[in-house]
Amino acid sequence: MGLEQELNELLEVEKFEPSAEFRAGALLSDPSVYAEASADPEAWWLRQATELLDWVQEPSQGLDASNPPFYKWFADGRLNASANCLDRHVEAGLGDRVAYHWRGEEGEERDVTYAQLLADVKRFANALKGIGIGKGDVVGIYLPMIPEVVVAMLACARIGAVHNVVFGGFSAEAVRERMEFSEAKALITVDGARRKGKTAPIKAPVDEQMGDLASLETIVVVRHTGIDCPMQEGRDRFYDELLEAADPECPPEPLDAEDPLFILYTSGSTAKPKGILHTTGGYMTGVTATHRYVFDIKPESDVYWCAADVGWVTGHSYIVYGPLSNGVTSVMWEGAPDYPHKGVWWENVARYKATILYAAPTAIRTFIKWGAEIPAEHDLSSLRLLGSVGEPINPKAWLWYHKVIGGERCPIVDTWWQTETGAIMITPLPGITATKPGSATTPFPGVGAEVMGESDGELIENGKGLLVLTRPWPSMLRTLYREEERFVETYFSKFGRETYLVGDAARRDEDGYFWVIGRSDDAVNVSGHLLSTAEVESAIVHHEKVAEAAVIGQSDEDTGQAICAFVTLVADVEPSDELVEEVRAEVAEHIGKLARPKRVIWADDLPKTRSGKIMRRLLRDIAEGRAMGDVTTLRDPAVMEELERKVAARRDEEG
Ligand code: 6R9
Repeated sequence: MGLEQELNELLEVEKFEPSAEFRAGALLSDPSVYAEASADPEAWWLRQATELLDWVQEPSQGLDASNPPFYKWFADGRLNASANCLDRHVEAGLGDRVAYHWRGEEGEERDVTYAQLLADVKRFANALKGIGIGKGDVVGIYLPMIPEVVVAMLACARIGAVHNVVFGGFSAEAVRERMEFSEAKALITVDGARRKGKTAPIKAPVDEQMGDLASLETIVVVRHTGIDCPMQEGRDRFYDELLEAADPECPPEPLDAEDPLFILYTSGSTAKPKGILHTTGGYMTGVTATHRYVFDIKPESDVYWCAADVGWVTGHSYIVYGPLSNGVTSVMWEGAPDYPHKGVWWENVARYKATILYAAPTAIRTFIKWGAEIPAEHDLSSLRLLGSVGEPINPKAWLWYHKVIGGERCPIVDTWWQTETGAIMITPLPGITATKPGSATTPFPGVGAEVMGESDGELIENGKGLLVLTRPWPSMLRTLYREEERFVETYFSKFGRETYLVGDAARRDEDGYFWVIGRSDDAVNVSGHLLSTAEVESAIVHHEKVAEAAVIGQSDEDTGQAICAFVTLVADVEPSDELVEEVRAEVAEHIGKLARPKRVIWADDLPKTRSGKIMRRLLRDIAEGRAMGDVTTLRDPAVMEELERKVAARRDEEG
């Protein structure tokens, strides 16, 4: 029987129960944990906080809900995140355990132990103090997937500085914007970055953007590729020189549970990204508990690999804070999935005998396209658990992952969560939950999720609506950095101050399982990366020949959604292929290559309401080849007919 046929047969299976063997060895196998948590969520979280973390002063209380939606957790507790990630393991005699098996693009390897990581973090924390960084100061981090990124983050955490990591795939201009919004005092970056055998300068473009930023006092440069980079006297320092000169002793600063740990910018429905703020005690509790129980972590024997980038929240929570807090050994891979060859992920699994792999559906779909023969050339028998995150996973991809990568023996945890939630919210527990391909199943113990009617806010037991979280949870965002009103407006205005509006549409089935459908706001999810349509539009209109642009997300086989831009040119400019490339380059410059539109459609005019608002909803309809919704509010219905013809013509061209 061929693979295709086998997968089709598996499509008939409604539920996948955990095997008796997995259940027998699992940390959690008794479903009573759900009842226990929902009977008293606050007490349950408090127990997680005190059982799983080391506190300088244990919290006496769980939740402070006196001023919704400004919730506090464990407010009288004091702790330090870096001490929980490093010192406690080293003190327990586990200093020689590998924290990261790092592997670079060209096959170089570096095993970094917990003791080594701690030594570097202490020194770098002192170096940060030496350049004037103190508690509450914001430090930008713009680094590739190298161990130094972890050192930089934890050194901030050690002294109470607030890190603001920007994904390496974003442009220098996007970095500048995020440094400006957060008034960062220092930026830690790199000489250059490697991607598929090429080296791109990073420090030079950063300099061009950062020149006149008043708040930025220091730029620290990690020498990674060895390429020449400009250094500005008095402002720029090399990382290795700072480390070398620093005092090796640096006790962790005891912080209040509600002291900020980091800011991470994410796309919203306006062009300005949202600075999600996380605090120390609640975030550490959320990521430690979810990482431990969702991935069934056995720190003595597991080798865990989260194949995300540390620049996204998945990297923060499940490459850095969760795994280190649990004291497990991780794999850290610098490169792309197809360099030096398309089997490199599977080579990594076999090389390090990875037991757990956490990846995004977009990667899985790419591997499906490349063919099952490629993973088949490698020994994947060490794997015992698989995870998925970032976007809905279609059942076919789930089953392929289950069969080809997991050898039908590994439970799959499809984990739904967001930058805002800090930690996994809806997910199977691998020793308890029967999974259904394509469903993230049910809320993690202690989490309250519901689906609500869009217009009336009625609870929907079995059907489609808006996903909401109905109870505060420890790792929730506390605010949008310096935008308190926007925080309340975005998340706590539609259904009141005690109901968190997620921004996703979801369905609940007859078993109460959740099926997340996708965004219900103006965000687009490309390969698991959230982008704002408004942000892409504003990048496109930077082009001098562009008059106006409307951007939408279009379903895409490879990337989940792809960006499609409808663009109006200024008078007397003729569309051309060169202009398409210029528009794409404009987006790469302002945001990053990942945001470049896959399709640019030239429009003589855009569909607008009589009050002048662009009706993206109609553009989405024609882009998906659906019947157009209500057009009665359109100023000029002929505009849509014209665009519909163009979209259809493009579809024919692409076959
Ligand atoms: C962790 C992360 C959040 C958005 C979220 C949703 C989508 C994430 C998902 C999923 C379906 C899953 N999403 N996980 N959709 N199933 N398992 O990705 O954070 O970058 O903030 O994106 O991603 O739409 O709202 P973030």
